[in-house]
Amino acid sequence: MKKFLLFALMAAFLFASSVPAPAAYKNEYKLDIVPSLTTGWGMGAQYFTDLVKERSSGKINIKVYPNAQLTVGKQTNAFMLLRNGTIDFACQSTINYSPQIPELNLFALPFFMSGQPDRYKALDAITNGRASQLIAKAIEDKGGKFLCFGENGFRELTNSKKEIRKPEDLKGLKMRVVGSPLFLDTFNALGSNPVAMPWSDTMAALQQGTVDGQENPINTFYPLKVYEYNKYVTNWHYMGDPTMFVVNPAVWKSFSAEDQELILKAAKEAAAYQIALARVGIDENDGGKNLEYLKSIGKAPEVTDWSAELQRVDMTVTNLTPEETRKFVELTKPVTEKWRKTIGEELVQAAEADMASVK
Ligand code: X2X
Repeated sequence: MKKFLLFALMAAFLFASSVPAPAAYKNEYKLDIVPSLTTGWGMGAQYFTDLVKERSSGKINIKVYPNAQLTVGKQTNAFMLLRNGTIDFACQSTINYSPQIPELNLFALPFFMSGQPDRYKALDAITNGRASQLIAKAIEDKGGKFLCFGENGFRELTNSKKEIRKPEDLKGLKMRVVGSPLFLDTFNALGSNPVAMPWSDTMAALQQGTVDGQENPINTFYPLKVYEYNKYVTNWHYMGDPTMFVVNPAVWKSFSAEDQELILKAAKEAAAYQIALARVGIDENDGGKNLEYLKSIGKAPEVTDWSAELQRVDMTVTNLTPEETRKFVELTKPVTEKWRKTIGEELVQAAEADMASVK
C-alpha cells in the first residue's frame, strides 16, 4: 500500500512537472501614449485595448495611460521604460523612441515623404516595405517587440504671430519641438528659434506665449484647442509620423500562442482605424475611402473636412505651392545629409526604393 502511494505520488509529480503551468497573466497591462484619449492617436490605442479585452473575454486587460503619465511627461524616455518592463505596451511615435533607436529618425527627415507624388502612398510604401522590416529588427535588437505601424499623421506648423509661406517668415519664431536632436537641426536650419519641450508642457507654453508655435498633425493639436492660441496653420506636410504598437518582449512571451495571435490581430485592426482617422478629411487624394472605411466599422468621424473646420475655428489655413515648398526643402537638405549617416545608408536607401516602387 505504502509502495503504491509512493508510486502514485511520483507519477503525479512527474505528470505535473511535464505539463507547463499556464502563464500567469497580470491583472492589468499598462499601455503608454503621449497625447490625450481624444486624439486619433488616443482613440486608436483605446480601440486596441477594447478589442483585446472583448476577444479575450476580459482575460487580457490593457489600460491606456494617456498624457505621458507613465513617463511622467518625459516622453523621450519611453523606450527605456518599455524595455525595463515599467511599461508593458505602447502605441508610440517613432520620434519619441528615436533617441534610443537612431534608425527611427528616418521618418523625421524633412520632406522625405512629401517630396513624392503622393505622400500617403510614400509613407505606406515605407511602413509596408523592406524598410519596415529593417525598422522592426532595429526595435527588436534594442529590446522591444514590434507589432505594427499605426499613424499620428503628417505634421503641420502652427503659430500665433503670422502666416508662414516662406522660410524667412519663421525667422526668430520660438517653435516648440520634441526633445529629439533632429528637430532642433531642422528648425535651426530654417532660421527659427526651436525650444525642445515635452508635449505635456506645450499647451501652457503656448497660452503664456513662452513659445510662439508648434508642429503636430491636425488630428493631434485640434482636440487640445491649439487654435485658441495659434491662429495660423501652414500645411507643409514636412514629415509623416507613424505610431508603433509595441510590447515588452518578456510580457509578449508570457502570452499563449493563441493570445499572441489575438493581440496582433487587434493591433492591426486598431492601426487601420488610427490610420483612417489620421487621413480622413486631410488626404485630398483618398477618393473618400477613409470615410467609407470608418463608416464600415461604425466609427464615422464628426469632422470630414479639416480645412473647413480649422477656418471655422478662425485659423488662417495656408497651403504651400510646390514652388514655395522647394525653398524649405533647399534649406533643410544639409539636415538630411547629416542624419542619413546616423540612420544608416542601408535603411535610407531601402526606404527610397520602397517609395520609388509606388510612384
Ligand atoms: O510631442 C509631440 O509633439 C507628439 C505628441 O506629437 C509626440 O509625442 C511625438
